[in-house]
Formats: sequence, C-alpha cells, structure tokens
Amino acid sequence: MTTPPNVDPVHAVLDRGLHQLAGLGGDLIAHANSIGTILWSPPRVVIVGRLKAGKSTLVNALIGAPVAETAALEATNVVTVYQDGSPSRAEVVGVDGRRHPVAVHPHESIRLPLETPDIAFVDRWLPSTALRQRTLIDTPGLSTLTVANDSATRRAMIGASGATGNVIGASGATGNVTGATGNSTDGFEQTRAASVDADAAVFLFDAAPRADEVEFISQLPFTPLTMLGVLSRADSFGEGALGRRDPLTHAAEHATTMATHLNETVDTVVPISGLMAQTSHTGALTEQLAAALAGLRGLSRLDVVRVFDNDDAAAEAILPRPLRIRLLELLGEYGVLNGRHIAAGGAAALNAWLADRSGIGGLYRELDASMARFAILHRAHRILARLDQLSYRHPARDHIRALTAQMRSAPELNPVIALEDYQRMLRTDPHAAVTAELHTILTATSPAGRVGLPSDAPRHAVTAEAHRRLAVAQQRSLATASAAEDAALITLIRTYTPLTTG
Ligand SMILES: Nc1nc2c(ncn2[C@@H]2O[C@H](COP(=O)(O)OP(=O)(O)O)[C@@H](O)[C@H]2O)c(=O)[nH]1
Ligand SMILES: [Mg+2]
Repeated sequence: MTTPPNVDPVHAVLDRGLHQLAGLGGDLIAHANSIGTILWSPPRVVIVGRLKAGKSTLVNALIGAPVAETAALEATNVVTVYQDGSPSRAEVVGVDGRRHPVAVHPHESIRLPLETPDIAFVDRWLPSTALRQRTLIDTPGLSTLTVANDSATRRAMIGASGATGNVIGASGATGNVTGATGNSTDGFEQTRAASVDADAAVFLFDAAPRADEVEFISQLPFTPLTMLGVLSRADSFGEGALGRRDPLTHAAEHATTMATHLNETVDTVVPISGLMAQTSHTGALTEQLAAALAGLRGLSRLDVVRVFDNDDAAAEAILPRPLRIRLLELLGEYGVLNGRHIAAGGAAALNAWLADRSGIGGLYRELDASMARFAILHRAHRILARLDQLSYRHPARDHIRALTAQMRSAPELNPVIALEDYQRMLRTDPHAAVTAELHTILTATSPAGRVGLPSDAPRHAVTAEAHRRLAVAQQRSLATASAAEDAALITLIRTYTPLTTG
C-alpha cells in the first residue's frame, strides 16, 4: 500500500496499524475506532497556570470569540474543552462519566447541572477555524496552597502517575479528562487530569512564577518541546502603563530571561497581553469606542490618568463613566494611554494596533511551528500508550502486542519514540548527555543538525561526527545507569547509524 504524499508519515503508520487492529475483529473493531478518534482529532493544547493568570482571556483570543468565562464575568472552576463542531453546544461530563447536555446562549454563562466537585469537565463545541487546528483545554488554575496541603497534593499526584506505569502520563482507560476526583478546589488535580489527555501545554505566568508552581508544572506529562511558556499581562508588566519603561518592551526582555531560568520546563517564553489580543480578536471594538478614546488625544498622559481616576463632574464632562469603564475593560491602562492617537484613525486602525502590540502573532508562530509538530508526536505517543493498555487486559494481547511492536519499529515513528525517550530521560536524569542528544535529534531540521552540526556542514563532517557519536553511544550502552538510558541509547544508535554512511 502506498501512502498519499500529503499524509504525514507518522499518521500513515498509525492509521495502518489501527486498521490491522480492527482486522482482528470482535470488540477490537470498536477499540480501533475509539483509539482512531484520537488520531483524527486535532492535537489538544491545555492552558495551565495560576488562577487569574489570564488563561481564559487568552483562550478567547485564540478562539476569536468571547466564549471562555473570564474573571471579568464570573469565577469559573471547571475544566472546559473547546473543540471545533456544529452546532454550538456543550455537555457537562460528571465524574461518574455521565454526560449532561446543557443549553448555550450567546453572552450568557453555561448553567451547570452538577455541583463542581461532581464535574469532571465540560465539553464545548463551536464552529471555529482556530479550533480546527487545535483543541483548547481551559483549566481553572492553581490557587495558593499551604505547605502541608501542597505536599499532600504532590504525594497524591506522584502516586497517581506512578501507578499508571507509563512514560508520558498514560491516559485512563476511557481516554478522557476523567479522574478529577477530590482536591478540585485548589485546581492542582484538575490541571493534572486535564493534562493527561493533552498533547501540548501553554504555561501562563506573570513576572515570577512561584517555585511550587513551576515544580508542579514540570511534573505534568510534557517536555520543553511540548510546553510553551507565556509571560502574561505584558501590558501591565513591571511598573505598568504609568511607569518609566514601556511595559511591553520590558516584558519582552524579561521573557528572554525567564526562558533561561525555566529551561528545564520550557524552551521558549512568549510575552503576551491576553487582554489586548482578546479585544482585537473578538470584534469587541466599536467606532463609538474608538471615537471616545480618540477624544482624549489632546490631553497629557497625566490628565488622561486624572479622567480615569476621578469620578467627578470634570471627568464626566470629558468622558461619561460607562465609556470609561468599557474602555478600561477592553484596553487596559496601557491601551487607553497609548492607543488614543491611533484611535483617531478609527476602530479598524485601533484594532490592528492592539493585535500587533498584544504579541499574539508571536504566540501563533510558536503554536503553528514547533509546538504543532511535537504535539502531533505526543498524540502518536498517546495512541501507542492506549494500545499498550489494551494489550494488558485483552484476550488477544499477543496479537495486539505484536502489532504495537511492529508499529513502534517503523522508521517513520522514530521521532515519536525519541520524544518518549526524551520525556523519560527528563524524569530520570535531565542533565545526562543522552538527554541533550535526544533534544538535538528531535529539534534538528537536517541530517547535519541531528549530529549537532550546522545544516550546511559538509557531508564528510556529518559522517565523521555520526561515527563519533555512534561509538560513544555504543560504548555507553555497555553500562547504562537506567532503563530509560538503555532505551534512549537504542534510539540514538538507530538515528546515528544511517548517518554514518552518508
Ligand atoms: N491588563 C491585563 N489584564 C488581563 C490580561 N489578561 C487577563 N486580564 C484580566 O485578569 C483577570 C483574570 O483573567 P482570566 O482570563 O479570567 O484569568 P484565568 O483565571 O487565568 O482564566 C480578568 O479580569 C482579565 O480581564 C492582560 O493581558 N492584561
Ligand atoms: Mg479562567
């Protein structure tokens, strides 16, 4: 069977394998279909971070519609899965697995038919091109914990992930965001449960994420390749809109510093003003608002601040209170102070400026490029993990095991296996040489890159370096420190061997 040129080779191998699984007949047809759903759905990106970090605001910006409830509307404390689909609808999924369809009305929050502790998550469908690329999972967010509480949660969490016996956080048998039992009030358990069935994460934090938060986040089933850092609220960074430095510029600098500090958790940190992105991407601006803002352009910065700070007759004469509130809500202090001259050009000009300054372009670049690539590899891993689970308990386990082994050994799946190895090494020995080598082969875009050379390196140099690396890996494999390293070395040897022949 030949593969159509437009189908991703990883996808093709998995699709073929699932067809063979269905070919075994009986209930395996249903299992193959259920696992196949993962393959045919967009990768799932979970948004994690502290309560009020701006997660829901960013979800709205990415979807391009104000669907995720933000603190501006009401505190939300359930996990919500946003996916492309028609008609616009929602189902509340209980911890008992039962689904309760609920009505959705524009500009109204969803009425939940269950108490929060009884809700595993909410499935929300809406027609959206953005969601066709990736399903977005909004989480309530981590809240402050006492030290005792914190370690109890962490113990529970480590226990839970250990029990699954899988590398990249095996999903439950149902393959859904279930298991959000207990501890839902602090959001840690909900975040963990939502992450189990995700392929990549966006980790939102402000100036300085707390140590316990970073520790928790780094234990989620992701790698720096599948977790993108976002420095949120960039428009109020540092001294904020009224400070001496431009907060967006300051935030951009800080994001680079944070990427270095957090390098065991994320490879990249993007500065974002979710608020400006939400306003510009959800069609919230009107000509009336732009004109009201433009009316302030004759005032000094200090006078603008006075108008917004004083609720007196003078302020009212310049700008009526409802407009002041709405402008602050949509633009924040930074947008009000710096957007008033642009607003003179009308709502479209102001919108374009907001979109540009928000930093969402940079976020999309990351999401569309490397994050998308690694999320697809992680999705393949989730499919293999489901097949492994099936083989533990199914009467046809030998057939399923043989089939999975055959899929894993396909050269097309090499990057998937490398990502699994990388994840395992990060847990076992993050500073080992092989961990860095796995990162190198995963991120390389050329044969030369896979051996750590620039992509224009001459062929003989690549061959020589591949020989050298192969010899080191073979030597090392004689006395490995762990099962994880054993597996990693097999992958490295598999990668270097073909490169030694040019
Ligand atoms: N100035 C500013 N405010 C923001 C930004 N993002 C979110 N907010 C505000 O912060 C509050 C919490 O945001 P929300 O998205 O609900 O946070 P979540 O709890 O992480 O989902 C809301 O009032 C938002 O309007 C931002 O980029 N800049
Ligand atoms: Mg929220």
